[in-house]
Amino acid sequence: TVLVIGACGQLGSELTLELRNIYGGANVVAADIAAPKQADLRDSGPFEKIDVLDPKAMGELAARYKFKQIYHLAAVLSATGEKQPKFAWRLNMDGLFNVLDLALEQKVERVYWPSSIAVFGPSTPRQHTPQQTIMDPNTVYGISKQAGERWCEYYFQKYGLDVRSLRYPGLIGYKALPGGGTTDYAVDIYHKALEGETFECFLNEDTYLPMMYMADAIKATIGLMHAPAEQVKVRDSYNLSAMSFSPKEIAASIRKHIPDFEIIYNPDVRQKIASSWPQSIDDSAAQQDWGWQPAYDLDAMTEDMLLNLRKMKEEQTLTH
Ligand code: VAH
Repeated sequence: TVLVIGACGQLGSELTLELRNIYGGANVVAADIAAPKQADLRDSGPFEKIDVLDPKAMGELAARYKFKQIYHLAAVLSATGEKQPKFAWRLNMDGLFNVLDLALEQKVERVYWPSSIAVFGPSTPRQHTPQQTIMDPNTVYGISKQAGERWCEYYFQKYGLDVRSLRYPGLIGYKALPGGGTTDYAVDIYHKALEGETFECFLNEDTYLPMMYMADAIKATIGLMHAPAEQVKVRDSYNLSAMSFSPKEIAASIRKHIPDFEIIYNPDVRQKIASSWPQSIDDSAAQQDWGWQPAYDLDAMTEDMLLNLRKMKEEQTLTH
């Protein structure tokens, strides 16, 4: 059985559906602090309410199902974390410790834990950021991801736990809304464009950030988790990349489909976070070690996003 913790989140909901396609719905347990609202997630397999800060409840759950793999995705993201730094640190770190210790106790075969380009900071080289480089994150989220990477490598080297990790760029998908990150604008922009509304962007027009379509993020996660252990040479977390773009460029991509789409720029506190992150990432280690290759560029993503969001909105109007 596979356990996905944080299964109702932006990444978790799509990853759970894909894992259920691979392993069968009944074999993938979705777990989160609250029940799923999404119908396809709710109706495609078992759900368990869990608080990652409750190791006793986690132990009882693991004793019932005997998990072979655990995907631990629950975390407080960058923007939300700055509003509640101490809770963000506690959830991100103690949650990870509870999962790593549970995996050791229950002899779980493989553990997945997401890191982020947020582990890089203002002193990190911002173009083609290397796999090994200066890391001075200045958000609680980034600090917790940097510390989490060190602990994952420690559990691998000291206890032999097969834990694997990817430094995701900003992720963009149509199935679930993002959960309080600095890259969330790149999802909201598509919804506003379809509603014919002017989009108010919380970043400057030339803020370049590494980004990835959700389909590619899912492909990378499954690709890493299915690779033979000896190919997984990076045991803190792999750099991962697909494209980089600015709000100006994603707006131009949308205008190829919705010519009168308008955007205005009103940078807020999230601009400072975005400006501390890399503009592009060198993911050659992932390409060499386990054959990583993205499929979607900006225009391919825009086309797929608008197509699927239109379909979802039509279905919603039909069902109401
Ligand atoms: C965030 N979406 O903004 C996440 C991600 C690289 C960004 O870590 O916090």
